This record gives sequence, structure tokens and C-alpha cells, in this order.
Amino acid sequence: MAYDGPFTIEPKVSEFLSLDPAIFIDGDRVASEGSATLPVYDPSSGRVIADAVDATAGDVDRAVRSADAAFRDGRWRHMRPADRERILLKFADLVLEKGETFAQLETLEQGKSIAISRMFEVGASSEWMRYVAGLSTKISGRTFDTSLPGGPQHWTTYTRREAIGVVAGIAPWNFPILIALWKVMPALATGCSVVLKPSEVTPLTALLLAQTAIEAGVPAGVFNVVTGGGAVAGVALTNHPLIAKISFTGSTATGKAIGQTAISNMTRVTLELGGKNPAIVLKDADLATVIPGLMAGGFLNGGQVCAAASRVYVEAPLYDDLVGALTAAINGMTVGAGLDPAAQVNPLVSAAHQAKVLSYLDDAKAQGANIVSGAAVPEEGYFIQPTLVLEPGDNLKLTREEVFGPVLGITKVADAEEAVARANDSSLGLGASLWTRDLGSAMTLISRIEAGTVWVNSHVYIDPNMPFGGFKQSGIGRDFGIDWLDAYTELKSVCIAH
Ligand code: TXE
Repeated sequence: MAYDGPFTIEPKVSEFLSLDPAIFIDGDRVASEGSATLPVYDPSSGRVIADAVDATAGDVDRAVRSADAAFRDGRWRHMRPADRERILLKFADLVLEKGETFAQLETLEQGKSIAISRMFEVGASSEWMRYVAGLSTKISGRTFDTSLPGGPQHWTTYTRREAIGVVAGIAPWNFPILIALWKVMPALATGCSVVLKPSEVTPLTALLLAQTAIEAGVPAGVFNVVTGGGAVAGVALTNHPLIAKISFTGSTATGKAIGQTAISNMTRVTLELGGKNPAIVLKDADLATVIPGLMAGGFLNGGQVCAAASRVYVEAPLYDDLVGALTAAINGMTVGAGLDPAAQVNPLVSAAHQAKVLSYLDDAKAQGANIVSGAAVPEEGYFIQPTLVLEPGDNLKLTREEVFGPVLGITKVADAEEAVARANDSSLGLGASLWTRDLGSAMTLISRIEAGTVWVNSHVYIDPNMPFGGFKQSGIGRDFGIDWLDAYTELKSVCIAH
């Protein structure tokens, strides 16, 4: 298979695309025990650029057993933390060194702008990798005093954190490298082994990541990859009795199914699920900040961002100016394939996802919503025009469900009270933003917003040191931050009489 589009790609990328489909077990690319493959499409043309293995339950079992053997023999978890840290820093260096290959591959299979691939999938990834690598040497427990019976007997009591075992990382397709690393890196930093399953839509870069980890010195078997669909490979992985923890990012529906499996097996689980993220614009907000902020918050990566702004609630005096400025902005966007670095509107990830986003717009039209379409898009490829939906109404599907496309609903509200009530009227609670020049109003409203992250005068900024995760049905647990590794360890209390 190959890319035959109009842009020049690196020879290394062409070579990678032409490799026989494989999964990654015990430090190497290996063939599946079955023969099923999944086509990988270039979203800008709809043409197939590669085939990936659609892993069987037997493949998954092989990968998990390899990871389990690597965990049990201690080759990684009993390594000096400083050595693990050094290897993981090297891993980050190599991802940067191969950055253009990673970026082009990601743009080819995902459709996103090459600029976003370079900045986030490679640049941000390397920063997250270094942050987590550094946590390898910070794992610690506590000593504590107890009230156990005294006398001649003395007690020393403390906790230690121990690597949890084999981690299943289930990744989505919107940021295939970055989000995969959010699962793989904390697992590796604690001394766990990991089996990563990327989305069936974007399976390629995970395989290159695993290869790169080996080159950095991660022992064979510690980081395995199975590609394939959710129904077979995903289910086999999350149900496998040797999996100690699942880290999942994806839809709320799949997250709930995985959560139920996890509870029945007592597998530890972190779920980062969808969002329906409000942006509240108060009447004193500075539109010169709000407009670029909402354009980035709503349209970055085609809106295929779990924390993307999707419901804007604006106080009445600013409504007309805001709608006018956003309309001009979406009309001024340049359109093109992800490999065109100037194009701001790129295709969505797949034909199925394009159809899903269009179905929300069709429903809104049928319900009489006022739709403002931006820059025109080509017929070939999975493009969607950047779109505003004015006064969508609280019960429209598009207001209640995650659309995950370049679509912003804009609603006029009387005051901040109404904005907060409508913003909180959602089963999801991942992120939210407040736009105001009055820090006093912001400080009062922050605590009333039901979301895992509240941004003020910005939206969608994330950082390795800032915990991230959802309230309500947006998930369970938090990623990032100094306590991130807790979710990849068991806490053991030790009680010594002496
Ligand atoms: O997600 P799924 P899909 C949202 C977004 C999007 C919707 C559907 O709204 O339109 O989800 O996308 C694997 N057991 N997000 O269908 O099904 C699957 O193979 C184990 C939000 O892609 O959740 C893939 O690797 N695994 C989001 C991963 O789960 C299973 C990012 C995600 O797929 C499985 C992406 C199963 N039963 C989509 N079924 C975010 N939170 O950022 C599927 N999978």
C-alpha cells in the first residue's frame, strides 16, 4: 500500500506504509494468527494507504502473556528508577528525532493538519513524556504514626506504592500519539508492562511508538501493541484476566461497557470520556480575546477534541457582535488536506464520523435551527464546513450529545445565572470556560461549574502538571499531575512490630 496524493512525503513514511500488516509483541513486529485486516484511509481523499491487522483474541492473549512475563521477571519494574527514567527520556528524544515521520504518518491516517501533528502529536507528546519520565524517580509512600498497643512493643508503619501489573491502554483516534502516550508513559514510569490498542481507524503510529521504545532501551515485552476493532481485540483485552488496570479514552457508551467489565473482574480502571463543554461569555468580556479563543476551542483538530468548546452561552449585549465576528472567522478559514500546512479546515477522521456529524446538522435543520455555514469544502474527502448553530435549543440532539466536529452552538442568555444553569444542564462535565474581564465574577462562578477543568479567558489548554478528567459521565479518575502514577500502582500498608 502507498500514499499517491499530491504532497511529498518522507521515504521513511512510504516505507512504513508498505510494511506487511503486523502487531507488536515481545519487541518485534509479528504477524497475526489470523488473516483479517483493516484498511487505513487517507481522510483527505478516502483512498486506502495501508492495511492493519484486525487482531484476534488469540493475538491479544499472546500480547498480554508477553507483557505479563516481562512484568513478572522484573526486567523493567525492578530496574533502578533512575535507569527507567533515563530510558524514558531517551524514548522522548527519539520521538522528537523521528518527529517528522510521526507527524506525517499521523496526518496521513488521521487527516489532521501537519502543523497540529508537529505541535501536539510530536512536540506536546515529548513534553508529556519527559514530565512522566521524571515521575519514575519520585514514587514514594509515607510513614505514619499509629495507636496500636504500645509497651515494650514498638511499631513502624508505612505505605509503599507498587507497580500494578499489566496495563491495557485503549486509545481513540483524535490524538492517536499523544493520548496513547498518556496511557503508555505512566505505565512504563511505574514499572508496569502495557498492551496498547489504538483505534482501528488510526492504528499506524502506535506500532512506530513501540518500535521506538525498544530502540530507547525499554525491554522487549514491556510495551506491546495490538491493532484491531473494539468488538474483538478491545473486548479480549479489557476482559483478559491478566490485565490489572485499564486506561481508556473514548466515548461514554464504550467507557460504561468497559467500566462494567472492569468492576466484574476488579480490574482498576481510569475512564476519560466525552464532553459537551460550555463556554460562558459575560457581557464585559474582551471580544478580541474571545473570538480567537473560541475559534481554537471549538475548531482545533476539526472539533475532534474531548474538551472542545461546543455550547456557547453569551450575555445578550455581546450576542450580535460575537456571532458576527465568529461568522467572519469561519468564512475566512482556509480549507485543505492535512498535509497542506496552511489549511485550517481539514477532513474529519473517517467517512463514518463525517456521516455522524452531518446527521446532527441534518437533525438541527429539520428542527428549524438557524445554521451558519463557513468556508466551502471539497466533495472528495471527509470534510465538514465549520458551522455555527444559532439558538439551538436545550433539547436539540446537537446540544445534548457530543458532536465531535467543527460545530459551535451559540445561545443568548439574560445573565450569568442563566448561563451557569444551562451550562450545567448536561450529563457530561469534562471542561468549561468563562470569558470575562472581571476576575471577581470569574472566581464566584468557577466553583459553581460542574466540570473537571474550568478555563478563564482561554479554552482547551492542557498541561502535564494540571490534572485532567471529568465530572459526571465524562469519566472516572484523573490523568496528569504529580499524583498521576497513583492510578498505576497499588498502595501497600506495612506494619512492623519490633
Ligand atoms: O469511540 P469508541 P469511537 C467520542 C466522539 C466520537 C464517539 C465515537 O463523540 O464520535 O466517541 O467514537 C475501542 N471494548 N470520542 O467509535 O467506541 C475502540 O476500538 C474495548 C471521544 O471511535 O469509544 C477504540 O480504540 N474497547 C473521545 C476506543 O475504544 C473498545 C475520543 C474508542 O472507541 C470497545 C474519541 C469495547 N467494547 C471518540 N469498543 C475522547 N474522550 O477524547 C470500542 N473500543
